[in-house]
Amino acid sequence: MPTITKSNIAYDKRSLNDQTLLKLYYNMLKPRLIEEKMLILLRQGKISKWFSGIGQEAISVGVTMALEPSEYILPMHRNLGVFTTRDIPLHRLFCQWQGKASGFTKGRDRSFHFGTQDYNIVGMISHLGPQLGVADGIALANLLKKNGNVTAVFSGEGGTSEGDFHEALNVASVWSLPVIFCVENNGYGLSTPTNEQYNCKHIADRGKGYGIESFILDGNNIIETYTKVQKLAESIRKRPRPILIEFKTFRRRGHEEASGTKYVPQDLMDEWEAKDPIENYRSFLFSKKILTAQIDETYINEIKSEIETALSSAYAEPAITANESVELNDVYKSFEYKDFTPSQNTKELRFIDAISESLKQSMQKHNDLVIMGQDIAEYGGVFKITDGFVEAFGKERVRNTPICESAIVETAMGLSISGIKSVVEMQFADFVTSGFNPVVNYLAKSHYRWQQEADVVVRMPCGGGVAAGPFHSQTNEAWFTKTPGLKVVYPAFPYDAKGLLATAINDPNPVLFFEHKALYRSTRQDVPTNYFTIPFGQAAVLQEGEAVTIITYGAGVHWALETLDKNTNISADLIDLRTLQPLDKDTIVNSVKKTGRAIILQEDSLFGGIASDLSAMLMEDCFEYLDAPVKRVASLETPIPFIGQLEDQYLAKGRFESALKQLLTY
Ligand SMILES: Cc1ncc(C[n+]2csc(CCOP(=O)(O)OP(=O)(O)O)c2C)c(N)n1
Ligand SMILES: [Mg+2]
Repeated sequence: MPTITKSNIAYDKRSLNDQTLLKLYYNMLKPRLIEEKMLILLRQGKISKWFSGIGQEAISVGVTMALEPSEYILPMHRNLGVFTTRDIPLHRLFCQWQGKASGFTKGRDRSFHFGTQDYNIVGMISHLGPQLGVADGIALANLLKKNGNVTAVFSGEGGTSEGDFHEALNVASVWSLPVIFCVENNGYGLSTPTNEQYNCKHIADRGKGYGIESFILDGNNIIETYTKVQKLAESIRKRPRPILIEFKTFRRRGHEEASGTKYVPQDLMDEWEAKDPIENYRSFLFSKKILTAQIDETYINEIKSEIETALSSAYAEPAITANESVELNDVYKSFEYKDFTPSQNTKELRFIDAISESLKQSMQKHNDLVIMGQDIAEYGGVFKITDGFVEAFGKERVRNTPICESAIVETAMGLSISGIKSVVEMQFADFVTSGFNPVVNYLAKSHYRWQQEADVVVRMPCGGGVAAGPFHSQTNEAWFTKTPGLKVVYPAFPYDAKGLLATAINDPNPVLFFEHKALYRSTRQDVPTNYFTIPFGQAAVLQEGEAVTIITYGAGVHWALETLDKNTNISADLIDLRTLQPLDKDTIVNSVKKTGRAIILQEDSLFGGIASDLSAMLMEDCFEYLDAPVKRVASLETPIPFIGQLEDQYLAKGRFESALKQLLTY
């Protein structure tokens, strides 16, 4: 019998039939019973951490039941009901929480931090907010595919304070993306009460500021949640647009079990316990004679037995054994490089034209490839690389974005989840900082975590020598080469830029593609006119010699060439790395073994750059072959100054020649 004998929640069953009403009940009961079991296991020390959604089940279940199974849902840490309502076998869920092989992340990530294409669920990363922008990407894919699908994404009220929330809602609104933003306002974000989190009356009020319809629902009323979301979803399927829903609810347990609830006033706890979404609904169903004690017992027994069976099978599954090569192999999605050979026909192109041409040919080759960036459509981008693209490919595929680097990188991730490739143009590489989190945490780690590729290229106009000051001149490749999961490409010539960009777009992994601005209009080369590719991980040996190995990339290649042109007596191997990740270690090591001397030239400031790692690598692998210490030449340890004489002093270029000569006389 229900513990709450008279419902404290006003239910209106409308036209819902008994079967649906019971299904809503069953689907709420299941996560509740799983949680109750988990709390016991936690006390027994059998699981390590638990984020409870007790008291919030009506939201997860109502939203999930309102959507079609083919429609993506992006849940958070309190949405167990999303996973169970999508009928994920409990064995798999328990294995996930225990870090077993039958889970979803092979022991690589915990709790609800996983996605699964089998159930159209995309789980969170710890940073909360990025979920929202990823939902934009999935919704954009649905819009482009015209399949009428809706996407639902969750956030707590705490998560709405993150910039990602603002960016995601703004993009969704500007692009009319069919996404339902579900904010579960449960009173607290860890220990922080709502009045310290935001200063408007309702989170839903924010909808107006973004030009989005918004609604406030009683998140503990399953019928209201289900019927309203269902109605909204139907409407969005017909007329794509974003909608913001604030569900009023309460977090009845600690942020996670170990952190307690001391800071929560008891009267609030009591008030919300009386509004328990399951107990009240049970009482309502009893009062309408839809649920009987017998059916209730059958449900409870059925679920409990499913839990016990799945728990024992999960416990019986052997623990994962650590295997280094398995781990390393899963960081990147395997990619079978397909060689498209360059034609005999060539045309002299500037670096910038080569990139533009490559991008255009890739847009033709991949007819759903989307490019996104600020001012890239009619305006053609600040460097005019996408000039004429809107006319050729249309506004759907050539997308001007608001100024929101995070949301756009997240959108690109969402497109990839939906099988669509994209290229994101950073207006300047410096601005990637505003989208740094999704690059290094979402794109980079996705394949390793749950085998979901991030098929995204981020174009990075970078570099100094253009009198542009500290925020339009950086070459920030080292921020990314140190992050497993990303590929980093840095061409120095138009030919390479064209072929490597084509490969970057074909490669299903996230690629940071650096384009040196000073080379854009200063470097010319005969470039094959056709679509062709160049494999990653193959350095180019531009000159061969005996006395020294010069290793560099990007603008450094041209500085080294100038120096060698001036000093024809120096017999050097000149290696242009072309790609930094993957790195062509063999070419470097073999050359240094031959010459016995190595100098590494990098445009970035010295400490923590590529040169340092290459130097360490050479010390380890070539020590016996070296006739002199490996020399690093880099820019000054200052931000990049604006005015010419300061910038010249800053850049490594001015120090290279003397350092090279010194090394040769060591
Ligand atoms: C970027 C970031 N900052 C801080 C945290 C730590 N953290 C995890 S959950 C959480 C509270 C989230 O509150 P809310 O969004 O209201 O969700 P709730 O836990 O209440 O469901 C905090 C502070 C984090 N995971 N990521
Ligand atoms: Mg909260």
